Amino acid sequence: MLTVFSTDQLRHAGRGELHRGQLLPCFESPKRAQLILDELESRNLGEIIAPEPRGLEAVLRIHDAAYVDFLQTVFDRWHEIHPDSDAIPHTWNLRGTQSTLPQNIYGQLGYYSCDASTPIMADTWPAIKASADTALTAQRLVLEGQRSVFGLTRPPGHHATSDVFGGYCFFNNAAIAAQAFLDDGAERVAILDIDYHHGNGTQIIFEDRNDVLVVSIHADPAEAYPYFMGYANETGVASGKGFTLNLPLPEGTDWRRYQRALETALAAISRFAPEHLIVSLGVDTFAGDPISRFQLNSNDFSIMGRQIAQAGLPTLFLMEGGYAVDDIGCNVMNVLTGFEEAL
Ligand code: OKP
Ligand code: ZN
Repeated sequence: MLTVFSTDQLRHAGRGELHRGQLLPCFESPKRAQLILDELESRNLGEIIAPEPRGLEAVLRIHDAAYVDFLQTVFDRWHEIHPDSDAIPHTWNLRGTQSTLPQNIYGQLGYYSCDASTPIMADTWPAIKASADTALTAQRLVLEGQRSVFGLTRPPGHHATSDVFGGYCFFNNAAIAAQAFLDDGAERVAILDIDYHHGNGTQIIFEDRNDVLVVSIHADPAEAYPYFMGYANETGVASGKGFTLNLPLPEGTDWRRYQRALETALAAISRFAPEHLIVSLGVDTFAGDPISRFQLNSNDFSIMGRQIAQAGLPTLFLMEGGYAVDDIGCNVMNVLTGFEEAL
């Protein structure tokens, strides 16, 4: 399997994130991507290629122009007033009220974000741009006939909406790739999100559409981030009714239970009959993950990969979460080789 990755994606390296009342070292670190790459190389998954640099057209199919411009310029504005820190939002709008974009940088940081876990620094922009380019190059390779491609997207994307960053995400790489498939002529694309956390950004982007089926298996949001979305009764909006499927699972979920949800997810994807499948691949369902509470082991990820291959679809894997750095390479490699072995 080909992998797409750019070293520019390593340049986003936050000083810290607000976690349970403390400023801790960022869980979402460049080391994650480096360790995945090391494992793919040592176990010979296949060639690792750099993304083709692209303009912003495909990003702008999903994200608002003003939001993209904000991400591109906010750190320079921050740096003039705070030369020694990352930009982190700390104030948000009141529930349900229409908000005007404020002039003030703290107001704008709150306007365009949903949490204080997602710092912005000098090289955030080149990293998120390269991550989106990675998704788009991998998408094109699948379009051109590769059975599967791994876009090692980092920073991740599934919590980002058209104009909100958060949950370590800025550009929704999976949504950008899904829209690119449609713009390249596909009629239906399915996104299977197997990260521990519900992909609220992806759901919001596509919930009123019937050309992208979004299926997500994740920790029950009653107990886990992102808390406010990902419940089973969210099934889509207007003409998107029936094209969102949430399969929340309780803390402590092991492979036996997870596998049944995955079967349900794959059955729904089969019924939808998409031309392409995008997998939002998070391995934070691993038992050793420091911020998550499922119980999958490394071998389970191989079975997971094999099961996903049974869908029989051209498949684009895009990286989302996974924070147990000692095992992240092995767990990702197991999904991808499990998939390939099933072919
Ligand atoms: C991103 B992805 C606060 C704890 C929660 C956000 C978790 C984001 C997960 N520091 N922080 O879905 O793996
Ligand atoms: Zn996650």
